[in-house]
Amino acid sequence: MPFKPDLHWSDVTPEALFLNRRQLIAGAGALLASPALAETPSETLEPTSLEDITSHNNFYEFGWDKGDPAAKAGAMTTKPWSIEIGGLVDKPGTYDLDDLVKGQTIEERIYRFRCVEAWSMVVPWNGFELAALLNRVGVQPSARYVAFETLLRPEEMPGQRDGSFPWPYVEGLRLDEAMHPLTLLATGLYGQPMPNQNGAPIRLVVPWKYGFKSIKSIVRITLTDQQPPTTWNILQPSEYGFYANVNPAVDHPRWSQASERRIGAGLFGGRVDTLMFNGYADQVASLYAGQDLAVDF
Ligand SMILES: Nc1nc2c(c(=O)[nH]1)N[C@H]1C(S)=C(S)[C@@H](COP(=O)(O)O)O[C@H]1N2
Ligand SMILES: [Mo]
Repeated sequence: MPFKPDLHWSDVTPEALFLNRRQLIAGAGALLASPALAETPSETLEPTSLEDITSHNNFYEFGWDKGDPAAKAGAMTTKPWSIEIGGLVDKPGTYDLDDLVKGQTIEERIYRFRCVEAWSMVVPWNGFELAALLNRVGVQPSARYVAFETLLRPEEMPGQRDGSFPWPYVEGLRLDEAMHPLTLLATGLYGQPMPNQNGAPIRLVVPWKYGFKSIKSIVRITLTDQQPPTTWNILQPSEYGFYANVNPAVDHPRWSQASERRIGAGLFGGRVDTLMFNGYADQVASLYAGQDLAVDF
């Protein structure tokens, strides 16, 4: 049976959003039954509005203000788009995005999304599992990590025109994290193509990790046997680790990570307690068995 990490957003009617999640499970039947649903019975995942999701962004290639990406990312050309896939894979090459996406079943999934800055949203993503792409190119047995790279194009990305950042933005996952069925390559949200400010045309979504792991506008994916460098870890290693798992018990050195402000959270309002692994502990905690999460932060 295909893995169903959360509600399909198209199945959630506005009225249903006001029911608690157990009622939703009971009403929707086996199709929607999943560990994620069973885990946090009193929380509804009311999607954040499209307006909020597309106007409050971090995409430093377009500036430091939350409004900069919406104002400036329109300049980014996303067609044609290709992804160079290489390293420890059987079929390295430059893959045209349309061809890569055509072979995939695009799913709709609602995920909690939490920035390390303690704001959060609930985003109805469209995409496919990163594992599907990795299986297609053939991961070699010696591969242990996946490295990702964002577009480097200073003529279209004003933030890349100064030397303040080690461009391009880079991120990485351990192979088991990358292969986990919750890990998406997202190509859109709310059923429409990915808005530029959210990382068009394709970005990573790793819902149990802080937002900075979810790298946008990906042009390169490399399988490696070494832990790859990641942008925020390069910039501030004492504040941003490689793992960056959402963890209310491990504070950022300069602020608490115990709660978050849900953007535009109308009825359910304001601050909510942050959940271990952003609410996905049942699915992902086993990946870190035996690791000290305060050390591997
Ligand atoms: N290339 C790139 N990817 C990026 C970022 C960035 O600045 N550049 N910001 C990250 C951070 S800090 C967060 S919180 C999320 C924000 O995603 P959103 O704007 O879609 O909410 O994108 C992540 N991916
Ligand atoms: Mo973030």
